[in-house]
Amino acid sequence: MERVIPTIAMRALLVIDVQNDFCPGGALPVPEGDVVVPVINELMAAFDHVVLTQDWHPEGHHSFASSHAGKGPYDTVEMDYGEQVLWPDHCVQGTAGADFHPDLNTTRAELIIRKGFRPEIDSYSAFFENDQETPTGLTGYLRERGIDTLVVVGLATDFCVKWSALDGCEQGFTVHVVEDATRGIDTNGSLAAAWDAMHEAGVQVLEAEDLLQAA
Ligand code: VGL
Ligand code: ZN
Repeated sequence: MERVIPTIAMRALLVIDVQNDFCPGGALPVPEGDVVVPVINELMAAFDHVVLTQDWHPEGHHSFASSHAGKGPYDTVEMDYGEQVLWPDHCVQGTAGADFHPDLNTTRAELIIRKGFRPEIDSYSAFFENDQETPTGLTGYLRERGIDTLVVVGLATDFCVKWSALDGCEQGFTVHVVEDATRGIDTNGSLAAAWDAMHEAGVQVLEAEDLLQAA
């Protein structure tokens, strides 16, 4: 398929969860999670608009395995809103693990969306919590600002990047994911399934180079 590079004015770089806990040494490390940092920093120069998300859980969050007796990380449970993977405690509000990676350039960020702060419900997507109903407000923000195209990068490909990209498509945005600016967790085949779902939804896959050359 031919690659279409979005024009600069109406597009935003959506940087998902580049936080210490998702990097090597963190509580829920994504393999090679930190290698996306320099790539994302470089990409920022090719954008007029940069939006960051930050996974931001209270202590004892229901997505933590430690909140469910007899369960361990990566087990699953049924929540009111469907199946939920259980995680090690991560990105607890106000902790160093919830901070952005120290090398991530955050100065260009026009908005930081925090998500996952309701104790009973997880939130992978930058748009909706996992009930697929409770909005974060991002759609309204982007629409009001005339942004129609999103370039999604960050962590993790198979959870927060995937759901942000899928919801972005469903909300009517043109969505690209930059393959070399994202890394996945990959539990139970989740990474391959995520790429399939994104392709299916019409997400366009780019390499960082495509955007840097076009800038
Ligand atoms: C994420 C699992 C739990 C992510 C967040 O950022 O992809 N994954 N919380
Ligand atoms: Zn989380």
